[in-house]
Amino acid sequence: MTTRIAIIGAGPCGLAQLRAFQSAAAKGAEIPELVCFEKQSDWGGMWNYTWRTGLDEHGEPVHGSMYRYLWSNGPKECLEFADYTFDEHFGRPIGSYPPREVLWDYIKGRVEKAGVRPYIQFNTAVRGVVFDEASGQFEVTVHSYDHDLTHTERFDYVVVASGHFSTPNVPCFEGFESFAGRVLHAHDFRDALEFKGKDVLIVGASYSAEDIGSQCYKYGARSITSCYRSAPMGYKWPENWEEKPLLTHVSGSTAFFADGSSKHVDAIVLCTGYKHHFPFLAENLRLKTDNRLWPLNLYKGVLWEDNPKLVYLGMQDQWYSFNMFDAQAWYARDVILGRLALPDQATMHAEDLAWREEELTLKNAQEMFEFQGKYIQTLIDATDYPSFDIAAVNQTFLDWKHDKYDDIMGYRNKCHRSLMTGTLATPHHTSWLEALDDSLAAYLSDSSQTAIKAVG
Ligand code: FAD
Ligand code: NA7
Repeated sequence: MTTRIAIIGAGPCGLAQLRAFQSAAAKGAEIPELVCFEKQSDWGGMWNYTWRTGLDEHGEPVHGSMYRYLWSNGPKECLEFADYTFDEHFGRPIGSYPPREVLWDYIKGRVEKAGVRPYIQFNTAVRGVVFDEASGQFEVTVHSYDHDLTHTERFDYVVVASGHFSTPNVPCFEGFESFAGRVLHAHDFRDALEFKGKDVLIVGASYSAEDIGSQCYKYGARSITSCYRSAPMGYKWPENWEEKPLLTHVSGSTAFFADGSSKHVDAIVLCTGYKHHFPFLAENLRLKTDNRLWPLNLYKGVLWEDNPKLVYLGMQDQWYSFNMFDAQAWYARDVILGRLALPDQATMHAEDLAWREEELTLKNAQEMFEFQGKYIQTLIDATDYPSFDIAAVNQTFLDWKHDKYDDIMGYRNKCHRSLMTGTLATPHHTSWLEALDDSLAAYLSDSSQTAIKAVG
């Protein structure tokens, strides 16, 4: 009987898993039967932009949280695939912080080259996954919207690659029900121009707060007020951006804060993070965690300890992203292919707890990305994923952090060097604050003039 593997999701993680198996096959290995279920009509996960919010065309919750005008919030050199470089894809150096469509193009380039699209069933949502002890197999129930049919198949392994920045964490503040303006979560934010000329309140103090606030600033909001629960972001904000302690309540169109101050606001964007949400998984298979660097109960951050035939990819909070997903996918592949042996459950759990212990000691950003880099190194050492200079990636993260503290609206104009090819990024033809057109055509054109022609 052929071993069968179900992969849930064709975002960067699911695609990493497909590419990992394809690369083994290309080197002559016999690989299992792969079936990837993707509820959207195209691949790329979060990077496949949708204008939709709420429910999608099928009535499924919209997966996408990305917005128009989103540019990479970290240097592309830190997420570069070790087996498919930016140089290979674009054929020339580009900037260090490309817009979403450019990164989507890069993600697609690798899997198009690998020829893995036929493994994916699009418009197909996974509805249920249970493990049958008797057969030692998973029963996976899916609904195909192309055929309007629900059916169940058996698989030997399941890879959960459904992402965890899609189901919003939505707190309620007193007065919201009668607030005079719009209240939305970052998940539903799409076009910053909607807030042009408006006084915008951002709740939260992490990546979404920083970037959605910056988008609103860039596209002409009258003022930005951001408020934090634990600690301020602490950047040197522009004059019309004020950082305050947490919102306590709103009344009419006035927001009140924990320091007793108040302010008129037209709209409130809750940048309050996301939930790990797996409604399709049976209780005994379901990862329960908040957004952190070391979720528990996953051996090597990947294998469900109670049943290592279940694989989770990309469930950690992310400094590293694409190349970490690859390292995880290559590791999972080699366990599935029987190239790597697993210790007993007690040993797996002890190692898991040791990582958590270390995670709890981390005091600052640098220690956090170094921790994640060390984790990735352990995975890479175990497989044939091309090794890369993790210490140098950590240094790039550190430079990026410094650049942000120097100039939060200008850090995206900086150029970093590829740790895969040594190529130095080239400055984009237009500074980030001035570059209002984020299309692939505008970005890859030689100048802002050509850019205007290209989109005009
Ligand atoms: P996703 O990209 O979320 O893909 C998961 C896939 O699973 C989706 O295609 C979804 O449709 C599918 N799926 C989900 N449930 C089901 C189901 N039941 N049945 C079938 N299919 C299903 N990372 C960076 O490195 N740089 C950035 O600049 C950056 N910016 C970001 C900005 C925003 C607003 C957000 C939300 C995230 C950002 N990220 C960024 C992180 C981003 O999530 C990762 O880069 C990456 O997309 C994670 O890949 P993934 O495959 O785990 O999940
Ligand atoms: P994060 O990084 O998980 O951050 C969530 C933020 O929301 C963080 O500042 C939290 O404050 C804050 N939060 C959460 N709950 C509340 C409540 N109830 N009240 C006030 N503030 C709250 O999510 P992001 O969306 O910023 O980033 C996720 C990904 O999307 C990331 O990869 C980006 O690249 C894009 P805390 O610090 O915990 O007090």
